Amino acid sequence: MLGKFFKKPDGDMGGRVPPGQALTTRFPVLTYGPTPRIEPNNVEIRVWGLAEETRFTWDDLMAMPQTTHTYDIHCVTHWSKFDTAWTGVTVPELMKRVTLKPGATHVMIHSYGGYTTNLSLEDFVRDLNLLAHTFDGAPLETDHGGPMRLVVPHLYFWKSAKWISGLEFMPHDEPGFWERNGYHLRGDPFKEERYDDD
Ligand SMILES: Nc1nc2c(c(=O)[nH]1)N[C@H]1C(S)=C(S)[C@@H](COP(=O)(O)O)O[C@H]1N2
Ligand SMILES: [Mo]
Repeated sequence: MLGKFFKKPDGDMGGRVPPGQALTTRFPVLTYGPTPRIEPNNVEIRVWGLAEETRFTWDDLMAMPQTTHTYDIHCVTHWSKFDTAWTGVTVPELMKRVTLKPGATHVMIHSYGGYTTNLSLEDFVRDLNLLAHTFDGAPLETDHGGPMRLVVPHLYFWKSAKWISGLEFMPHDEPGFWERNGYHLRGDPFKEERYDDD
């Protein structure tokens, strides 16, 4: 009841803005290295490591149930953006079609162009995580990871690999690209897990 009439006075918008973050209405592009340009029909997500090897083509992915989620995103470079709307295949939906082998605990996400980022299976297989091809109702722009990117909204945005190309299941955690270059292995924005000495 009170929430209807009072705004929290401390500037974190009722707990939605993680510590050290500022809100933006823009959508900055953050890409390390060149931007790969892949035609949708050439998008494939390859699965290997501690899982039965398989590939999902663009048509396979489009034939799966499609979900739209709206949520906030948080970049380690201190911007947060509210109410971003993404459409795609949820990770649990994709994982119904993946057979893990015993001992798989983590996944390395691979992207066209060579970018990688690591996640525990607990952080990866969540209903809110999407393999997204649409942003705000329009095809995802190439700069933002089109034709398809991962979106993992509960962790800093570097975990949301653009131009996703593969899932490598692993028996332990291992740092991906930014994690090898000083970023935190997990990256929870509400715990300010920015760098590996945090
Ligand atoms: N393949 C790939 N994915 C990536 C990156 C990248 O350089 N290459 N940058 C990451 C970082 S650091 C951030 S903050 C977000 C930025 O996404 P945006 O450019 O759509 O804002 O993408 C993440 N995913
Ligand atoms: Mo980032």
